[in-house]
Amino acid sequence: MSTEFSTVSPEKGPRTAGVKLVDPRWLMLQRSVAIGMIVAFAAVMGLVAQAVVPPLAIGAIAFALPLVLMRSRPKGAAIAIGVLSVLWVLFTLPVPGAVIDDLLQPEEVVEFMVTLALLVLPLAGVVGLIGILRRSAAVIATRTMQATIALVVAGAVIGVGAMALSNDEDNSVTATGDDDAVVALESNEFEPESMSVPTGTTVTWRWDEDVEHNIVADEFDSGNRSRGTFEHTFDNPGTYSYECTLHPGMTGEVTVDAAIDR
Ligand SMILES: [Cu+2]
Repeated sequence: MSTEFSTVSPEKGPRTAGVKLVDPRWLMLQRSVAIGMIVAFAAVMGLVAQAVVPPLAIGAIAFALPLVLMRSRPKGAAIAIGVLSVLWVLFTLPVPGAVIDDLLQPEEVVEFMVTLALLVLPLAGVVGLIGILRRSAAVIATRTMQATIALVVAGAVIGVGAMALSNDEDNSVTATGDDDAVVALESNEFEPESMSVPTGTTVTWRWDEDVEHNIVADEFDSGNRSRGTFEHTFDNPGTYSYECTLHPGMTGEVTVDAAIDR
């Protein structure tokens, strides 16, 4: 064994057969970014859309490929994860509205966490790409990783806290006219979940996201759809429960109360 192998600079890593290896801390950063992105894509499809969303499925596969190659071609795989991160940042830049919208609603904890992760992780991947290409000190990789974890943990604390606070609120709303009697379908929930209205009110359900839902009750059935509105006029006092049969637990209630003034 030549001395060359034992006097390795920690910044540049060992040299084997002329191939300059990347510091394992940069590889660890990129591997974490890829795993995090796959988990986030899976969470969007499994928990939010509850369907396979082709661009996200392709994204997950794209990040999985370099992970598989990490053992045989660590540097190439780490660079590929960085390039995918750049592409993801460019892909999401044109839709800041949706990103900001999700970030401003931490009580919708799943969307909030996923949006935060899909923002922070690719930025870490971009830092990783630049660091590897510029052969920057690997301590930057460690710092980037710590900052990423800190942001995600802080996000989880904020999200769970906001969710706990919002659950304490009474989710029942009283509408005094057709204009107020609007129920949004978002995040696999009816918002508001329960509404009191005067007799003769026409309640409007509005699809806010391109996610398929239906509104089914004994008295009405909207059928499956992913956009637009559905209306039903409640002519008789009583309590009317309804549900989306596509999403277990997605339920709502309209109470028609003759005592409410229009
Ligand atoms: Cu639904």
